[in-house]
Amino acid sequence: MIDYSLYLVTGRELLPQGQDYFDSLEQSLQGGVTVVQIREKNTDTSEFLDIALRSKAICDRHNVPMIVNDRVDIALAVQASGVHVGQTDMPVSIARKLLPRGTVIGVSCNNIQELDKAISDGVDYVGIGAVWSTTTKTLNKPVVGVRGVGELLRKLDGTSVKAVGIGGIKLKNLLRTLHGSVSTTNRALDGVAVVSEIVASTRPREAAAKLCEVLSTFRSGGSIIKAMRTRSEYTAGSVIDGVIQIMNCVRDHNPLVHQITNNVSIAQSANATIALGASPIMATTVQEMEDISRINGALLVNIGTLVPTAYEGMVVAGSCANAQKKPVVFDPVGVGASHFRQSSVNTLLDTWQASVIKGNAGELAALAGSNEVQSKGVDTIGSGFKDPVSFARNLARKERCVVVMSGKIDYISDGTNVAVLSNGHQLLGQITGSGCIAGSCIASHCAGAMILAQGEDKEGKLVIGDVFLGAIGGILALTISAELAALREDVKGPGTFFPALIDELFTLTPRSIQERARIQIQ
Ligand code: 3NM
Ligand code: MG
Repeated sequence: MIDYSLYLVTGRELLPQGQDYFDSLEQSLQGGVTVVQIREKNTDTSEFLDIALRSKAICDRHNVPMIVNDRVDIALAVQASGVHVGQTDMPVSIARKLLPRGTVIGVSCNNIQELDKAISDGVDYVGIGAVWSTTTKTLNKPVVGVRGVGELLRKLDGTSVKAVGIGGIKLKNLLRTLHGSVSTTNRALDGVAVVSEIVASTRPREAAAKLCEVLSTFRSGGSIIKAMRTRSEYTAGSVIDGVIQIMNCVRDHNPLVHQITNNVSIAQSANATIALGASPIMATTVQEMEDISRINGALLVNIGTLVPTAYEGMVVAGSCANAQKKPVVFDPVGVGASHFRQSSVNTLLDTWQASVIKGNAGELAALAGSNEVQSKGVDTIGSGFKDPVSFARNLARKERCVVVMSGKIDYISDGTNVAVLSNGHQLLGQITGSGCIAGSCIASHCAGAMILAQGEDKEGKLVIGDVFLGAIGGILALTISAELAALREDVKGPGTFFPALIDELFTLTPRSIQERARIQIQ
């Protein structure tokens, strides 16, 4: 049985100046590589054979299996453990006939058709890629993306076919790659294949060892629950206690909340953020994203008015926030309204890991590719899903984050628990930007949750802080403040409601939350 965990594909042309190929291979194995593929693209047969033989001897000493790329004859000659074939190489059925029994055959797959074919051909493993873009190989097919890999993995249910991801996998995106590349049925990758991250390193032993460390962290606690640091058990009471703690923490610490939002609701969002005790920074320029990610408490990305400069900022800001393990709240406003929004949302979610995705039923249906709920512009048509609890839970599992489905009733799920909240007031629907304000409230509370979790172990976490509680707290703060605002005698309609809402957010007390929260955990 091959351990596919850390699959090294060789690439002599990427070796740093002065680095010997065999020495690099030896070091990579010392660092913990679990399987090696010898890949030679422009090498004469006799030289290839020589390299394969000498590589095999090194792998043998480490008891690590060696696979040969493409060349069944070379694999036979050196008694390799396996052969890896591309889509245009030797067909699997013929390779199978030529090779001794027990020789492993792997195939590169980029899409569902190729995967189906590989499974029916009886391959032992598939290399799914490219997961990220890469310059190591010229790609002539689209990048799959971590979410795409997750979807493909579902096809492997009920088979014994193993899977590795390949293409652009680096130490810095490994945890995200592993965490994101999981099917809704919880099928994860068996390993990752890398070329440049190890081969191009001047210290291949350390490079491999670091990758191994992340792999084992993921395996020891890589569930969606642990990676997002939400507990598996919540009660309505414990949630309210947690929310109040977060709310107080926001007021005590005044965290910076970076918001790239739309130009319709930018002022409302900033005002709501201040009222909650946080501090908004509405920066959109690419050049300042990295600096801001170091000092901010959370990032909100809202695509309401998706102009090119803001979009570029979103791509970079989310990646920087991920690198700093800061919460990322994503509001895919009106994602169903145009193909442009749909493809932009896909790119963003393939680039970074959201911690919370918030939308109304129509938006989340569009995001999930469901046609159960239609939308018009940014609004939902009709009442929503037949089974909103399951929908929210499944989408959270698919997107590997907390999902907030807003509406008359709000459903919030971390992929296991679903909090059903029924606070709010109809006047919220009669001002512009209440959904965007909800995003700001969630981001502010996620920033508070992150501060509360400071000092805790960051190992293996995609984000610091309980973003499930952050999401619930943000929604409760807004909806309860809305109820209180609507009760005021001076509020006569939407015009007077908005300033009253800001006042109520500003003066919201733990007691109001305790008394008014209508929450159920399912
Ligand atoms: N196959 P790096 S991508 C050999 O998509 C290979 O099938 C790919 O190199 C595929 O880890 C790739 O340096 C190169 O990005 C991967
Ligand atoms: Mg090939």
